[in-house]
Amino acid sequence: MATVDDISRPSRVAGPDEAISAEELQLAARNHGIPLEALRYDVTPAGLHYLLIHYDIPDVDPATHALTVDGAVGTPFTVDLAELRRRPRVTHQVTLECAGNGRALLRPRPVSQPWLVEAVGNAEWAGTPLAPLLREAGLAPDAVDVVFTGADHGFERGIEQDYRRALPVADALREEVLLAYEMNGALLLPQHGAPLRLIVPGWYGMAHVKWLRSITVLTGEFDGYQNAVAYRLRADADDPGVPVTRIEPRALVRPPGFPDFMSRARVLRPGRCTVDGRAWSGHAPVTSVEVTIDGGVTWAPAVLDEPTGGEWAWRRWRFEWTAEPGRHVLGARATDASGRSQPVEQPWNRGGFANNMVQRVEVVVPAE
Ligand SMILES: Nc1nc2c(c(=O)[nH]1)N[C@H]1C(S)=C(S)[C@@H](COP(=O)(O)O)O[C@H]1N2
Ligand SMILES: [Mo]
Repeated sequence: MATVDDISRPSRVAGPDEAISAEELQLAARNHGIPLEALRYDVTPAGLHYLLIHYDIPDVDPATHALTVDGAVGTPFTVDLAELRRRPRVTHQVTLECAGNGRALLRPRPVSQPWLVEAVGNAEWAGTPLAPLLREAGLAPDAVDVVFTGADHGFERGIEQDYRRALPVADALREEVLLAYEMNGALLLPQHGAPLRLIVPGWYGMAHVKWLRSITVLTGEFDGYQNAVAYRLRADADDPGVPVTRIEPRALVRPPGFPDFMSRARVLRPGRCTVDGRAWSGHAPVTSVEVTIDGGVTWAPAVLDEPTGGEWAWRRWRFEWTAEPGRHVLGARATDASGRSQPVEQPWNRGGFANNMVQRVEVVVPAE
């Protein structure tokens, strides 16, 4: 007899020399990253924004879709999209990053969606603030967690589930948390959660529940899979770990010059050039970016451009460089106002989350 255990994989760390498998490649092909040259745009065009979809994109009809608010509230209710659109509308530019970004660079490699550094995007999300809706429902005084349920369904490590994630009440009530129905001035695309998703500025991607269909208030801590099992920073399989929450600081280099097709190493003409990229943190504003051209041995300050997208959006940085013939390994390191910065050595954990180790961009400058 076939069982789900035959097909639903346990969590696992790859062996020392184990290459990326066809299963990991299958995930990578579905869940694409931002092409790094697209770091040039202040606002990431929708088709270039990264994607992460645990199960299938669900079949949701916007004409009949409704959002239910229930659980520990005085007045449970259901609203349709037309009604949500009549409520106050706000737009926030938000840098979204998958908590698994950087996972495939870890040694040993936790086996899951094998991101390198490209699971990020910065989009303009429009919708209505969540907090007033929760207040109108009348939160119970002893409310603890708010659970957000998507319309997508699947198996994960043997457990059948709807995609469901909770936020502590205080975080759900932050004024910048949105029920978003538009991205970059257009209706949400199917892959980004159409017709409705949650946006939690500053938090890693897993909190931004797509295809949102219900919000349930609990008077105890939510013990569902995505909070209690997945998305925890654990030293090993037996460690209860701590929840993954806000985005750690990171700077990425927009790769200079032009690439070799297969290696994607960069070729750059010698001489003066401007190296630039983006930097962000979900904890506090980025206060400085430093650049290395020797793989993290020496550092020089970059210039941070004025913020263009508000407090939840990435910032552009730039660095004037005279490229000398030879091989170089470029990288950038962001520091935020909370004092958090990026390590050169990997911050390893069992799930491969929040790896904000400094990027390595191989550049060859040929002699003229
Ligand atoms: N319903 C639902 N919401 C979801 C997911 C999902 O699989 N199902 N993936 C989450 C994860 S892990 C990330 S990183 C972000 C990705 O959002 P994007 O695909 O719009 O970039 O969506 C989050 N919201
Ligand atoms: Mo993610």
